[in-house]
Amino acid sequence: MYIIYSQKYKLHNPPFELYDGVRESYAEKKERIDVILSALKKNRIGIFEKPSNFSLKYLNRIHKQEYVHFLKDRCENILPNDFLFPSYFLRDTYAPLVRGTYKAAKDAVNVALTGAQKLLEGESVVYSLCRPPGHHAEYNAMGGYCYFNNAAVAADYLAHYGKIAILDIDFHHGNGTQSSFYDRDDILYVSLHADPRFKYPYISGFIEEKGRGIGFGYTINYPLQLTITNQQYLDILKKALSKIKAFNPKFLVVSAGFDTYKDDPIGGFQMTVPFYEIIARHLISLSVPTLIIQEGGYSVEKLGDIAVSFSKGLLNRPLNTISKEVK
Ligand code: Q9C
Ligand code: ZN
Repeated sequence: MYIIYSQKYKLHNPPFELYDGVRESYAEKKERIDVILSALKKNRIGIFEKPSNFSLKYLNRIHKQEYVHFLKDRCENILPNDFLFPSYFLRDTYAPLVRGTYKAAKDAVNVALTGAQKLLEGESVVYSLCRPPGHHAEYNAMGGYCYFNNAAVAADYLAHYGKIAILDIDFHHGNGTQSSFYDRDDILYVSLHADPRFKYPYISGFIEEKGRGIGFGYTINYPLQLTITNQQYLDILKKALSKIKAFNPKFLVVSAGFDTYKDDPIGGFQMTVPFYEIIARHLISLSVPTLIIQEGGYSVEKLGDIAVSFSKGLLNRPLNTISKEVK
């Protein structure tokens, strides 16, 4: 399995986020990727590769050109160690800009596109270790630690070759990805996430959101109770996968957030480290070429173990009845 990553993730290092006006430590820190990389390497999982540089035209299919220019321009004008919460294009207080943000975010898109290209070359599963994450980024808005929508750009790129399913298993609803494809019937968006009545992004991810026009029926949301057990989660994941199977996609893009982990400082269902291997085996059981895009996950202490467990599942042969293994 190829694992794609760029060293440029380190350039994005905001000093804090604002929660109700109070400065809190930035949860989406660079150490997240440091620990995932070292754990995967230590366990000899994956063939590591740098991203290629892709034309901005792919990014501009998902994001407004003015927004992309704005980000580039603003970042270039921020002094080292300074930060900016811009007045435009910012939908909440969880996406400050620093000098390196544009470069890191642009290269995260390259990481996603390089993974997509590997699928076109015949790989069956590729792990794009994107940072910053992307699924909250909309056509003309950053938010929730996201600037450019890595998964959406990759899915749109792959959609030239056939139908695409996106499965979003981050703890939070991928409002950006949903809105990118809300009117399309060639890209199915399916998301399992914490009930937005109680958790970020609060205003999207409800069952009633099903798509629009020809896109109606091609957005499927599963808002989940915060107390959901692993067995219940697995039952819903199976439903989601059967919807995807019925859609018969050429490629699957997975927005993989590890903030579903039980002790995640921001999210957290009841998931344990071994449970991620089980989730991954279920994904692979579809037998559709699959691109994994890293989204959230903030337990720096356990992220390495989670990524290893998940990757082991991706590399395992598919199993059909493994629900008994769930603790
Ligand atoms: N005091 C992703 O997982 N709310 N974004 C945080 C912390 C924002 C999550 C509140 C959560 C955004 C990609
Ligand atoms: Zn998340």
